[in-house]
Amino acid sequence: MSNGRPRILVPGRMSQRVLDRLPKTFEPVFIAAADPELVTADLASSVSGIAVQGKIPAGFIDAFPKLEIIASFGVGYDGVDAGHAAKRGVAVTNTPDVLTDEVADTAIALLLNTVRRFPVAEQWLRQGRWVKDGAFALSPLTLRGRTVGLYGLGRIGLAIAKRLEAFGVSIAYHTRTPREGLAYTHYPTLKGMAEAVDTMIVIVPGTDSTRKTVNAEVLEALGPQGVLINVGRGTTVDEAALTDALQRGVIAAAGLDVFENEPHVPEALLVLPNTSLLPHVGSASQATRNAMADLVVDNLVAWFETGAALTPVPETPFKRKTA
Ligand code: A2R
Repeated sequence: MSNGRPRILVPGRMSQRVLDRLPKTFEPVFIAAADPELVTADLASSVSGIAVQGKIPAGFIDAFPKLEIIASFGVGYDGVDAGHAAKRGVAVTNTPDVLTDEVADTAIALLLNTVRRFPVAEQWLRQGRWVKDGAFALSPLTLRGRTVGLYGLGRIGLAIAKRLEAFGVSIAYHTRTPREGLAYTHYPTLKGMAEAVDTMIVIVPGTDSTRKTVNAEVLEALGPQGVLINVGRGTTVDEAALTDALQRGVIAAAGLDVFENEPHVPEALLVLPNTSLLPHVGSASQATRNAMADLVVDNLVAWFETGAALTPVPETPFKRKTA
């Protein structure tokens, strides 16, 4: 703390709303990236909180002996080494719930875009081809009669499932633990679900346990009418295996909002006609991003004023140690 106001470090880019709100309660300080080499002795000895929209590796956490809390922007916090933070007694917070409906809306839009090729149809109109060349080609795929398997049925997965009910499709899911009181069929293995459905929506966190789990074998099981939608994390899908499956017709189409190495999207995926691609916009409306920004700052305020964060991640459930 300096002059009673906790010093909050912002490494790299951050939502303008967070930047506008921080000075009302804190003394914000800035560096270009979460790189220990950029940490001066003054920063190292004074920073007690971090607000971040990106990565915080273990080595960066260790650069701040007085660090108490890392407030991460977004529900997925795979960029923050929360396991290491827990060992160091540093709380980590994320922004769950406030983006659930927005991401679920995006998942449905991406599913329809992928199956019915609406973005391609719109380009047909805009490029004057409707006049010049006639009606746009019929979409080979339809949502009618599909069975959708959700890989992940947490806050967002469930919001997607509720929306899907209105579309009259069959719904199944794969998680490690079945959820009580739901009529959807639970599959204990991802491959088992892939065999049973023709459409898979990925909405699990990017962790070691999900890394590259949507692999060649799972795509093969999804089959030639298969549609894969990913609104979780790019790391969950083996992108090379997916590209190969799309090229060879092992599955029919894919809709992706997330990628292995963002913002870089492999050329091979860009040129495929059976992909619908979005630049990670799942939660990206002004209203929802404002709500996420507010939750980042509200977590910091709650921590320093009441001693407990509002939305700590499961790895760091602890309260503030008062000196
Ligand atoms: O496995 P469970 O029972 O913990 O269910 C969770 C599931 N999940 C997995 N399912 C199968 N295999 C795994 N290795 C695995 N790891 C996690 O993902 C649960 O149903 C779901 C996560 O739900 P929530 O924690 O409520 O997250 P939320 O808010 O739905 O967001 C999901 C992800 C974020 O982490 C971002 O990466 C992305 O969506 O925006």
